[in-house]
Amino acid sequence: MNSYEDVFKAIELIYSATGLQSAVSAFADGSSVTLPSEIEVLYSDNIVTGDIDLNDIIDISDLTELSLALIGDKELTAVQQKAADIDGDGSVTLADLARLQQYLSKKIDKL
Ligand SMILES: [Ca+2]
Ligand SMILES: [Ca+2]
Repeated sequence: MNSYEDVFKAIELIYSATGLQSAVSAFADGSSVTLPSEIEVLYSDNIVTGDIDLNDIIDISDLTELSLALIGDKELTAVQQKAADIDGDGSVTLADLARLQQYLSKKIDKL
């Protein structure tokens, strides 16, 4: 982790780039910074659509994760929600699950 000042500089940059008003908290020793989930998504360059458990492979376990999230047994992080929105309509629904299922059963060849 960079110095306290560096962290704040980075946060300022992110703020000016995004205009987000969400709260950002940084601990005085600079060891821990909590960024709003929107920023987490913006700055995650490795989101793979359909890879909901974020292990770089799209398989049946992602389908399980998505199912659990849809029935409310599991909370998805902002990054996971982005990965789970397979049809890209901005929300995670049964349509995304259906699409992932079709992909895994090879009825469609890409997500
Ligand atoms: Ca996965
Ligand atoms: Ca969707």
